[in-house]
Amino acid sequence: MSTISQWQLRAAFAERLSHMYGQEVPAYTTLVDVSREVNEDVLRARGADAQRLGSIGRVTAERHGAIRVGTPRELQQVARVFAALGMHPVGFYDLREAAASAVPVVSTAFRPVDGAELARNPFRVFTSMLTPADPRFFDTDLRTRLEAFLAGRELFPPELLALADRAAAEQELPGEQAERFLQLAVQAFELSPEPVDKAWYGTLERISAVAADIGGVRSTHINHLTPRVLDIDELYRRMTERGIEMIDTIQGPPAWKGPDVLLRQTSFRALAEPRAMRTPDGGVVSGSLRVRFGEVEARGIALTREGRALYDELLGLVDEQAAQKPSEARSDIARAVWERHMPGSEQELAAEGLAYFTYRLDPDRPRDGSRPPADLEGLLREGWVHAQPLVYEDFLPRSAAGIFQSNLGGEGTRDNDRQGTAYDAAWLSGAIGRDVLDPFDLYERQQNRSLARVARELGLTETLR
Ligand code: OOG
Ligand code: NI
Repeated sequence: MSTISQWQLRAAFAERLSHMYGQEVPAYTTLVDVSREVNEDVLRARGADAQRLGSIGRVTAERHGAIRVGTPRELQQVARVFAALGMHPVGFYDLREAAASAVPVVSTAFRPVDGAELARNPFRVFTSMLTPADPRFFDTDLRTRLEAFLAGRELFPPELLALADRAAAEQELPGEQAERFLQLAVQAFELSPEPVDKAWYGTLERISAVAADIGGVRSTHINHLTPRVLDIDELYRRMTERGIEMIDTIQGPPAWKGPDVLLRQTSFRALAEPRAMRTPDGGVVSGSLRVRFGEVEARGIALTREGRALYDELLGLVDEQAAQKPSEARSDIARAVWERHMPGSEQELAAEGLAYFTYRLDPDRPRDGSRPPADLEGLLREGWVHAQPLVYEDFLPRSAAGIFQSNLGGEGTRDNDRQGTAYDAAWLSGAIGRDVLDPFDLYERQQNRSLARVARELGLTETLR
């Protein structure tokens, strides 16, 4: 067998995980089928324009997964598995405040960072880590028991981690090792048949369903997998027609006539899955848990820090108006707010520095010997260069909290009178032992590299910005 490169490992892992999850959660397969149908229809209707934010090959294979771990040690280990696949931690998300229910986790997303790698396969995993040290959720006694429980489990076998380290160091694996690595990696995220300790799970569940899902069992599992769709409103309609109960909203930006930006997501509700339960007397009974679901997303243009600040401001405005007019649909309020405040075209987003683009020489640029203008606006206006939007590769904390929350059984408890433990990207970098990268820096670097290339190709001495 020949050697398998990191991106091939990543693509194979995503595909096998998808296959495994489809067997465990059949409604996910329906979601993937309907997404494919919608994508084919959009491609037919819009032609090449449908591929402005990624080739149809990329979009069809595109998935994100979500997993949840309990400790910095487990997070370090999973980071080694993802490093083997060319996936690096990007972004810091604090969901403890973002959700109304108790979601005691901080998160990052592991993903490829390089443009070419993203184009090959953009598989990403939203990865959350439990925060037992946060006194708003856990008292000292429960924290001690929880940490002891987590310290005593092993999520990733040493053989998997050794193969992962080799793949990361050599940027490939020989065929046989690649096969073994993929088997072990997929296995690590399967739902374990081991009986769940009913009393312990229940104790944690009263605090937070997420805490129980993470710390109530001796293994981890993929929590959901998310295909990408080119028209999420249409997908929502078709899933509902098929009788699959969706959560009641599409999170993120509203459906509107302007450009698609950032990320829109929706999901079907977690389904009850049969799970063996161990009772306090040592017997095993059959029970069920409702933790795993399917989600779907539509991706738009990446916004700059300024663009993102505008997005967050509009979110606040929509909240305010929705509170004042409870009888009006939130989606209608949001659309009206966006039409008033959000630039309605890619050109305006670019001109106002609100979104990221890459720039290329236009093949139809003037060839009459005239000199190109030395500024980007002029180059665009006079047809020398052409702007291509950068797709948003990350997540939104408020939407993530909404996705967590819409799938939790109980509200759980959070004592808001206590001071929460502070975490940030630097803390998380220390915990993982790798830099948590800033998503804005990554987009900006990609944009700047393209501008430098254009300037070089046109023989301009000024820096374009
Ligand atoms: C993660 C929820 C966040 C998303 O797409 O925003 C997420 C989880 O449920 O563990 O996946
Ligand atoms: Ni998700």
